[in-house]
Amino acid sequence: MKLYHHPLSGHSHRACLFLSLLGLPHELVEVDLKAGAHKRPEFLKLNPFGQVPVLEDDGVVVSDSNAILVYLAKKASRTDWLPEDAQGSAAIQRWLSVAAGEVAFGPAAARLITVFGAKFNPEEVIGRAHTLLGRLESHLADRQWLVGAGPTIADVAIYSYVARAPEGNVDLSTYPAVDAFLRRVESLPGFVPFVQTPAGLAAA
Ligand SMILES: N[C@@H](CCC(=O)N[C@@H](CS)C(=O)NCC(=O)O)C(=O)O
Repeated sequence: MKLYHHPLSGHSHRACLFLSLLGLPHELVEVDLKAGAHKRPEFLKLNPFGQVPVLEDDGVVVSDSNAILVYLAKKASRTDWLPEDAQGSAAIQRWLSVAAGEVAFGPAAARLITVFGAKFNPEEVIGRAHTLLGRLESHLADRQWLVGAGPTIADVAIYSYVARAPEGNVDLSTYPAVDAFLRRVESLPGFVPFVQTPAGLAAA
């Protein structure tokens, strides 16, 4: 399998992390976002949206980080990471939607301002990040994982941008259950860290 990615992309990290947690052999191909490689015809043939990550597996091309998580769990027949029953799969989908919605427009957007110079309103996106973190904190107050008794792709989808939220000036210090959750993900066998950038609250 080949994963087209960028090391500073949390969406890419999500996919890299799950490949590693599953122990699936893969090659990482870095896409030079700064040089605009993701908007060139060769890459647009793989993903017309011009975004990383993209997975290529024996002629099958899968774009979108959450779609990649679903593909990998199904391909590896890992129903522990992605349950098949109606209630379990709906519970996972709910968090994949949070990852593509509240996470993308909250902590991920806040980090885009400090790491990539995006022109968002910091107050608005940081505010959104704290609303999400408050909800995560309540949800995780009496459970270890987002869905069920063990780790699932829901946890993988939420992890990367929440872990690096301080880089976008989002303070995690008042969310102990979220912090414990991040440490839990980090202690999974096969965990690979998301590169740290000295930006925002994480600046030296
Ligand atoms: N829904 C996509 C979003 C991916 C995404 O936003 N990727 C960013 C890097 S983190 C990207 O490639 N941005 C370039 C662009 O949109 O032009 C996913 O989950 O993979």
